[in-house]
Amino acid sequence: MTSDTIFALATPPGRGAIAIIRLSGSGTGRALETLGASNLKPRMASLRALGMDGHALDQALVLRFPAPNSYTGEDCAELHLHGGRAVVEAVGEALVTLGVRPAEPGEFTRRAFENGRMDLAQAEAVADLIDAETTAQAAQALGQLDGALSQAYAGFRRDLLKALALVEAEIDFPDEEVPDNLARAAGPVLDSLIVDLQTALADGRRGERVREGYRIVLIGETNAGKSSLFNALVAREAAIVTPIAGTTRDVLDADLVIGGYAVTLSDTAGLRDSNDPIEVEGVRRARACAEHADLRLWVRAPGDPEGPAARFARPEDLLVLTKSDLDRPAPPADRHAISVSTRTGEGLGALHDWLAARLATDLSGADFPAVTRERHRRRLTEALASAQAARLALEVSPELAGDDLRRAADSLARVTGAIGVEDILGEVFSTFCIGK
Ligand SMILES: Nc1nc2c(ncn2[C@@H]2O[C@H](COP(=O)(O)OP(=O)(O)O)[C@@H](O)[C@H]2O)c(=O)[nH]1
Ligand SMILES: [Mg+2]
Repeated sequence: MTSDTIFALATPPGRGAIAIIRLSGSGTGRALETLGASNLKPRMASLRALGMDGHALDQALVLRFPAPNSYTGEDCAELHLHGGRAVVEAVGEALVTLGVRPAEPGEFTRRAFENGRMDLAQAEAVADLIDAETTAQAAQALGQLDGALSQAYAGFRRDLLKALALVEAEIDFPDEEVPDNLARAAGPVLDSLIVDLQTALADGRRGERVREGYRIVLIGETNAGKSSLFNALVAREAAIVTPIAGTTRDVLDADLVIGGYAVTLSDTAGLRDSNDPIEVEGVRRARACAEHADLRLWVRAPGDPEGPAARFARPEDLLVLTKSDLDRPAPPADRHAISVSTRTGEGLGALHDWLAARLATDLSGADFPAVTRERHRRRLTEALASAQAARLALEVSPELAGDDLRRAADSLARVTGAIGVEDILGEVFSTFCIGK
């Protein structure tokens, strides 16, 4: 396969000690030679004086990765240049002159996928790893890059195709040596697969929450101390704090890291009835935001009268009692609560520790999650629906069951971008000694 040769700066733009330009494509070797980098041993670093038309460009460390053992599967190279803007620009211009074109975003990884170096889920993992800002995000992306997610899907798909092979045998050899109840044999296979798919989907959105951030929302009455707590947790004066009830109107989001996990914390308007249309809208937004929370902190100042927030709060919300420095009587201890003061800092450490423990409970698990994106969840849900339809059809029509099973296998294949069902079907079929 011939494709044009591409290059891109692989390190962040700007001034640095080293800048790496990466190349991929069949023209890589020729471009390197023209620039003065010849006699390179595969995958070994060599120092070369790069130049073009008699102009010196840089003294660079050059690495060549011949196809197919490279990131993209094509001839690749890395130029480790001195990281000055002028050097990088001049080398880039020289490459363009030699017919090497600047790469589109994601083009190297796209080529890696197209050349079978990785599947779609792994390509997504590359993007996630580059975007990872917390240790948990990095660990999850690394597991996915390693193929953990792809293997889970391949396992589901293998079971589906096993069931499909049994059903197809019933269709193709209706009255040969194949036992009559062959399609029935597919029942138990499908039953256990359905349980596996349900388990994968019932993961509490762990993978997506690690990747996108766990949503914690502060709710409570006006003046309970929500915005003060918000500022304390994000360690800056992000929200306006005043003694005037109804100060906060918009939902205010801040990203932070707790215990190695990405968290989006939201401060909201105090829940109360109001005639002010702006505040009414703020309260509506507060409620909507709280609906999508993974965890809600019900913020209460002891001694303040109970209002709408008490009715809105749920047993699973964490009760945070504020203004502990004021020594007000604590409410009846009918639920777990953490007392804090943003004046003295009392209790903030305990709250932080409680949150870190809660995140670890909710987001870490022995099993690697099968779902790290909405895209995966959608396909898995489709596959489950088709598998369930196939299970019902099994009792009446092997043909219908076959159609449903193909649909289910297709949905799963879309997650990893695997090739058509037919190829794998042949493989699976060959292990069944049908009609022989
Ligand atoms: N003494 C004391 N006052 C606080 C504390 N936290 C907040 N306040 C005061 O309570 C009032 C309302 O605080 P604010 O954070 O705006 O509450 P919100 O309406 O729930 O966002 C302000 O006057 C704050 O200074 C605290 O820990 N101790
Ligand atoms: Mg506020």
